[in-house]
Amino acid sequence: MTSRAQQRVDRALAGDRRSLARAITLVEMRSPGVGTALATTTVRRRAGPGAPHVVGITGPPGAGKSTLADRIIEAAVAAQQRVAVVAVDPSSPFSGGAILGDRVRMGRHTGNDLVFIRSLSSRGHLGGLSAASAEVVDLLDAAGFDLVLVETVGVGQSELGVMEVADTVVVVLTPESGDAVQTMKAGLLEIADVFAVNKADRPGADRLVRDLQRSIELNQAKGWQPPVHATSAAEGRGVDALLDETRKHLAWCAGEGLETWRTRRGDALIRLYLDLVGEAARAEARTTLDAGLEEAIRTHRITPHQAAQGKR
Ligand SMILES: Nc1nc2c(ncn2[C@@H]2O[C@H](COP(=O)(O)OP(=O)(O)O)[C@@H](O)[C@H]2O)c(=O)[nH]1
Ligand SMILES: [Mg+2]
Repeated sequence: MTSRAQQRVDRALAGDRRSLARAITLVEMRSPGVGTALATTTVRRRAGPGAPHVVGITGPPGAGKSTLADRIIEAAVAAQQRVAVVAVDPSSPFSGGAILGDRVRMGRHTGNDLVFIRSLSSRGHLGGLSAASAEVVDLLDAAGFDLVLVETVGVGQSELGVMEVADTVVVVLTPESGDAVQTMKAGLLEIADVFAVNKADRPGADRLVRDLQRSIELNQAKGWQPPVHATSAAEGRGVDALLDETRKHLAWCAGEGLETWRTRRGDALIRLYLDLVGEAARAEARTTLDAGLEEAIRTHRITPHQAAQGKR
């Protein structure tokens, strides 16, 4: 028998947009059906880097990530590429302001057959966001998109998990978002494959570009050295050069950087596994939390710690 989720996935893979949107909603609700369907589906990235190119876009709120995504969509569509955007908003359990802003920012592309834009919100699930993003990206991969953009704010633990699904991570900074030293302290160098210094139409951008480049050189890491690019997403300047850089990074992943790419993919898969097992254990704990045990915890007869260790 084919499950409803399987049917949704089958239709989504056949190109039906509404089924794709519904399948993503199932993932968001942590319904296991889509994951089960994906297990027997051709997810191209399982074979190695190449297609789709999954590009993560992260950085502080207001840096211009969505505006940049909008420009990247524009360039991709001009090249007849199919592009999907997943806007992940960990801060808001009920898709709040940021996502609404994104609708406005990228809205002009909705209705274009080559473009699919979707937001994911946390809905109160800790860790569920990276798991949901990973499954949604697999779904978009199987559905045949050429380019998948994953936008998320900041650098907290859940965002790092979200960025792990990407082949290439673009960290977007602005002259206002702090200097190179702060960027390094925030751990952004570890996750950046490409830096975009956006709002280059404003003063201070050249200086930030130079300081970042110097910090990267001083860091003397092996392997891929993240290039730093000035962009003005608002004016559409520097975006093509930035895209070239992301493509070079993908080519590096497929060649010299294959081991690095495989390690990151592996880390993402292990994280997904642990998240899924964690979610299942939590659900199981909920169902075994009977009235007696709940009362015992609430009245301090036993501590949550003792209860978690099986004491009653
Ligand atoms: N001056 C200037 N403003 C920009 C640029 N890119 C984005 N913005 C503006 O910055 C604000 C935040 O942009 P948005 O893309 O929503 O940022 P996000 O929160 O990182 O997604 C918006 O008002 C944009 O119009 C740029 O290159 N130059
Ligand atoms: Mg945004």
